Amino acid sequence: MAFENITVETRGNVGLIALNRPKAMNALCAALITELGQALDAFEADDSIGAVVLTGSDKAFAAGADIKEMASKGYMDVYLANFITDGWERVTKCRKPIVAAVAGFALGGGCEMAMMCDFIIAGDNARFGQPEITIGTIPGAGGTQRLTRAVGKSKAMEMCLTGRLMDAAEAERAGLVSRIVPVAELVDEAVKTAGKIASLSRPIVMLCKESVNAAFETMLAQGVTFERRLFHSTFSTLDQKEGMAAFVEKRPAAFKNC
Ligand code: CO8
Repeated sequence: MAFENITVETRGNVGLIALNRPKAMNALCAALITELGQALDAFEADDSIGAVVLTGSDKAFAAGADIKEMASKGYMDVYLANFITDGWERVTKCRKPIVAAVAGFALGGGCEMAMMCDFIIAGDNARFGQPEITIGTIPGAGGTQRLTRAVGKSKAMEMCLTGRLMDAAEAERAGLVSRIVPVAELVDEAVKTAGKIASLSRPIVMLCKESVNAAFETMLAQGVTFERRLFHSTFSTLDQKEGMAAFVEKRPAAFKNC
C-alpha cells in the first residue's frame, strides 16, 4: 500500500507506523488519519503481527489536528460530519496492542492520539500538551477525559486551561508515560517492547488489554461524547475563527469573548 502521510514497515512480528508530514510537524490532517486507519486494518489482519508501534519523528510525534484544515469550518460542518469520526477512534478499536513512541511535540490531537494508544514510551525530549485553549477551542479527541484519568484533575485542568506543556520527566512522574529513554534509542526500544508482547500468547494478550481497558474506560464513552459536543460548539464562536486564523497568519490572537 502506498502512503503519503505515514510510513509503514514490519520489524519481525511488530508493525511500525511513523507519522510523516515533516513540513507540518506531523499535523493530523484527514488524509493522514485515513491512511493510519488503513495501516492498522492491514496489521490487524496480518497474523504474523502481534503488536504495533506508532511513532512520529524526533522533532514531533504530532503537533495536533491540522489547524489549517479546521480554521474555516463552522459549527454545522463539524457537528454534521461528527468531526472527529471513525478514523481517529480506529486507534482505540485496535485489538492488538499499540505502543506510542513519542519524541518531540505531542500537542492537542497529537497528545490525544498518543493517549489512545495502550501505553506511551517517551523520548527524553518529549513534550506533551493540550494547547487548544490558546486557539479558541478545546480538546476534541478525548483529551479532557484521558489526560484527566492519566494525570489527575489538577494537572490536567491546569494544562487544558493554560495550554502549558509538560516535559518528559514531568509526564513520567505524573504517570502519563510508562518510561523515558534517550531519543536516539526510542523507536528500537519501543519495537523491542512491542516484540516482547508479540512473542506472548495472542489471545491472552488481547484479553489482558481488554481487561485493563475496562478498568480505565468505564464512563469514558459518555465523557468523550460530551466533550465532542462542546468541541463542536467552539466552532460557532468568533474566537475560534480568530484563534485559528491568528495561528495560520503567524500573529497573536485578539479574542473578543464571543
Ligand atoms: N496544524 C497545521 N499546521 C501546523 C500545526 C498544526 N497543528 N502545527 C504546526 N504546523 C505547521 C506550521 O504552521 C508551520 O507551517 P509553515 O512552515 O507552512 O508555516 C510548520 O508546521 C512548522 O511549525 P512552526 O513554524 O510553528 O514550528 P515551531 O518549531 O516554531 O513551533 C509548535 C512548533 C510549538 C509545535 C507550533 O507549531 C505549534 O504551536 N503548533 C500548534 C499546536 C497546537 O495548537 N495544537 C493543537 C491543534 S488543535 C487540536 O489538535 C484539536 C484536536 C481535536 C480533535 C479534532 C480532530 C480533527
